[in-house]
Amino acid sequence: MSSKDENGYDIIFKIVLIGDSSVGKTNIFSKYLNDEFDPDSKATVGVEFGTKNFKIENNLVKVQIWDTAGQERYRSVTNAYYKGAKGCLLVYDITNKSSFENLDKWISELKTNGDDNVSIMLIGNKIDLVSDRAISLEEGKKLAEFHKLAFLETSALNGDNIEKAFNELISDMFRNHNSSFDKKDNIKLNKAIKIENVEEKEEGKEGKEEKEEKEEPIPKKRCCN
Ligand SMILES: Nc1nc2c(ncn2[C@@H]2O[C@H](COP(=O)(O)OP(=O)(O)OP(=O)(O)O)[C@@H](O)[C@H]2O)c(=O)[nH]1
Ligand SMILES: [Mg+2]
Repeated sequence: MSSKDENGYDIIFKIVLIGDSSVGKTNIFSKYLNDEFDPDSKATVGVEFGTKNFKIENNLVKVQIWDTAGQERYRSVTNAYYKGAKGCLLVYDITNKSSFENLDKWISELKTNGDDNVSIMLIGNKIDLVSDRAISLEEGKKLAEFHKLAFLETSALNGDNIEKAFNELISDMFRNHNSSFDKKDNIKLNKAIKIENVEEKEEGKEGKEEKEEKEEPIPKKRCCN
């Protein structure tokens, strides 16, 4: 296992959220990090990120989660956004067929710009909107199997499967990091890995993001219009 950095972390993981505009990326991000949901959230402009710390099998792990605009015109930092990411939540909206049809485009963008061996989880979001469903659970599963991706349906509104999605993705990233895992078989999330939350006591939400900006030269909160 790698030695600790100057802040005491054994591992730093970067996760990116991608998918069409309005599929719910920012709300998944804020539900997970701050337990907040905004029914009137505006389209993201540029990039923002937050962090969460974990103890995973005796390693102190910092997870950076990056959220960017689904709208092409606001995404001017594609390469920088994907750089160093070892995990990806690829999100569509189960009520929006075109967000599902555009997944191939997102997968090829990730393959072009991302590292090799990125753990990817496909997310069908907005399952609380039962009567508006346009993409069945089976269609989601089938696409995930075809591309060898892990898959879950979520609701950022009521929190269904949000924590589970991140936990499974982080477990898979941890397995890949340790290389004790067949890297071609991205779908296998079977071996249980214990992930414990670690509080960052001295920092508030804003403090965390300011500190991250100093550590990471490329992204700035809402940096790139
Ligand atoms: N009912 C429901 N609405 C959701 C859910 N997730 C997001 N929304 C709503 O969908 C809209 C778009 O959500 P965002 O999180 O801003 O979407 P986004 O993917 O970040 O969009 P961009 O920033 O433009 O790429 C907002 O009105 C949210 O409140 C969900 O799980 N259920
Ligand atoms: Mg957004």
